[in-house]
Amino acid sequence: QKLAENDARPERAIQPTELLNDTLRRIFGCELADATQKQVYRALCISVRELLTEKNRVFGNRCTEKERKEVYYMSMEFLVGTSLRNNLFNLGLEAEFRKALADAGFDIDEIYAIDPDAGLGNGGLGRLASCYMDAATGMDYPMTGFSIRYEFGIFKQKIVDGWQMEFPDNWLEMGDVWLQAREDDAVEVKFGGEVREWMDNDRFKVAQVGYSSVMAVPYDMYISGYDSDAANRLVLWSAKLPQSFDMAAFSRGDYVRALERNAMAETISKVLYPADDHIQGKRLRLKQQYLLVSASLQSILKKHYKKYRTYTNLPEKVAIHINDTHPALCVPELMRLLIDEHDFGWDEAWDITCRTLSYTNHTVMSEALERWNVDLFREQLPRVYSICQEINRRLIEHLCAVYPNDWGKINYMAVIANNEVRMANLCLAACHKVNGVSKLHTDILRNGIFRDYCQITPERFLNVTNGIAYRRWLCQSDPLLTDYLKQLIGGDFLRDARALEKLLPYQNDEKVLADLMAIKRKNKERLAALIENQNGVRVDPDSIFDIQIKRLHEYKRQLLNILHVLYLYRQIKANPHGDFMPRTFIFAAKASAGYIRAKQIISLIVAASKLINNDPDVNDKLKVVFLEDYKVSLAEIIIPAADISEQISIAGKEASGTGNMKLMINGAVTIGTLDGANVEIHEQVGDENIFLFGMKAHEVEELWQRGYHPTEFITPELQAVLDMLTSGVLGQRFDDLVDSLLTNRFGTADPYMTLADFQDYARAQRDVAAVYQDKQRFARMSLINIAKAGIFSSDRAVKEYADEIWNLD
Ligand code: DL6
Repeated sequence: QKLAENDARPERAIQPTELLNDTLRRIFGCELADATQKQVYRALCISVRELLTEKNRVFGNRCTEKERKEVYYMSMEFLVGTSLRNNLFNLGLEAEFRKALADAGFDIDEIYAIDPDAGLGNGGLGRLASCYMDAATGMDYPMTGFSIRYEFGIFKQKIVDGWQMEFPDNWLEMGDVWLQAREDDAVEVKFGGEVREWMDNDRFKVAQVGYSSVMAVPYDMYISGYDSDAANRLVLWSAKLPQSFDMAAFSRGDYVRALERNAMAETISKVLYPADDHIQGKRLRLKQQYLLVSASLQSILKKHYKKYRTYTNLPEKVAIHINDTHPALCVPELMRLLIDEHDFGWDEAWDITCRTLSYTNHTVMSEALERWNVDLFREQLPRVYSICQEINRRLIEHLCAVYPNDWGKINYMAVIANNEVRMANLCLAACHKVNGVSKLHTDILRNGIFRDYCQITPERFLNVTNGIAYRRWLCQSDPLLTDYLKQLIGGDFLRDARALEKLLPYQNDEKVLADLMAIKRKNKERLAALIENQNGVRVDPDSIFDIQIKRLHEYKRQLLNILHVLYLYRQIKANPHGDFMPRTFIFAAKASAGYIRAKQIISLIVAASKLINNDPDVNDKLKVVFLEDYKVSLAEIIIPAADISEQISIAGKEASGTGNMKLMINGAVTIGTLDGANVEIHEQVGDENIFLFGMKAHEVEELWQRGYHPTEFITPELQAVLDMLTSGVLGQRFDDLVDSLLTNRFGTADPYMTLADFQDYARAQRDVAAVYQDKQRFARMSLINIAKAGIFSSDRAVKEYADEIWNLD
């Protein structure tokens, strides 16, 4: 691990040994010489946290002095991953602490291994939020993230008898070390009750009465930025009861009842909903969303008033970003606070609200566009509901003028309709900017699902293609490649990812291509060791490492991948001595707990891996691996080892993807459809350096219109693969999966057109094998992918948000 040499400019005047000894003495009453590894871990984290606390204080004061505009990023998810290594790297202290610890007999890599993943998110959306916090901090933007301090993050996944099981992720056991509670800044959040209206000296007054309160306590997690003077905060809210518990009931001996109310309140921040692209309208989730929104807005307004003594300049000094519809309650809650608590009239409050809020859409999947049942919504949030009604009334009035008598359109655009409150429409009605996350996705928003809104105010709609914190995903997770690049093209790319293009002149340099392959081989060896350790399967680092890592969802089509693996298996069985490029297919994915079809696909992958890995006929040619418990820290080991990046969603459904970018910057070549940001990856690398296949988004649409009949796409070879699923040869039968592809029993047969794209996918996979035979050619493709990946940096993306949406200076 030569991570140390990539450090940022080191913090001045830090003496690692003294700092650690000082913290150890204060917290544990010992020094390095007699501390345990866990004590050292905690002391190191606390030392780093304290450095960041001070940095944040100084940075905050500077921003206040200069009256800088601040951005608040509201997100139900932040997939932070581990923090220790990232913070040391960003602070430029990795080398010094590595050495100080080594001198004291500790291996910093073992200490990093103690640091738990803060898994406060499901997948792409949450990880993006964390990448943006890192990038904004590195660029000295004052940005605060707001989310929930889930006691249990995304579940731990284990495969038991071929089936995904979920286990609680008690990340706070060790991860609490990164959090700083601020009990004094707790705020009250009100649920239930009813709305009361009255006149007070000619003024119309309204309030929520008979409610029950929960206290939201903020916990700060400090966020560092690479080589930056800034440190920002991710504020995580935790719910608790206003009083600790019902002492009267306790005194009467009614212990259970005394603690019951506590437990009810604390349930709100207990666990992250493990759904991704499939949101169910559950009461507890609505409460989580309101807790986040209400507590955050109250604290933002309080801070703002303290600074400026007015709220009227809120849009000039504050930008509040709604990350997907989950925090969409920001719209009515900001209205409520301005009107009920700060005496604004409707029109002025609406003007401030609209100019302050902006919204990113992250999915076109209809099941992820949140809608709440009106009765549930009104019961939990009566005052917020009455504000939504008024927003809706005024909206409909306006729409009637714009689209007279077009009731279909007006109904589609309404905030409340068909007994539901629609969160996307709430954002569309209010936010001054709305963005998609890749060019294709934004086109689909503009011309598809948000077309009617876009027609009225096209200037509000824009694209910001996603980006990744490449210093984590390249510099920290692939130190070998990073060091090599530094020697070859200099270290400019550590500041500016576009400098990776300096690699391009080396695309025909045999030595450089050979070096890159040697680095890849080392990373593959590291992953092979992990696979052997975790799965007991030996894989060949000289085989093609073909990798699909992402949430398990039908539209992402892991099923297409595994059907093709079985197709290859049959080819090898039919011709065991044929010329076949050895391949290792690696999967890692969590399925949402209640998503049975997704779990069945995992079972199929696991069953296929058992059959194939234990078949001596194919052993040296084909391996399949399913790695359990996919998370940020596992991704950091898998990604540098990838040759091929599987991005094979049905065109038009993946909003962007960010795994595609992480794999690309580590030199993996994409096999993919023209979906999400794959389109822009293709623009960057050209036809020669990507393996494209499948229908384009408009062709998918046209086929739907014509009528899709999956059976028309089944060749005898594909039929034979499907027969494997129902014959029992895999140790169990997967009739449901085959049914879902062939019959309308589950709604539409093959709704993600797996069979329609199968033949072209198989063709693209043949191209992969053929190209890989020519090692130099493949290495050149890999080099070009690395060189052209700079545009997908989160620095670029955050700058676009700052310039075009948040108007930060
Ligand atoms: O924008 C981040 C990420 C995209 O890269 C993925 O394409 C998209 O699927 C994901 N969307 C969600 C929406 N989820 N919910 N709920 O995670 O966002």
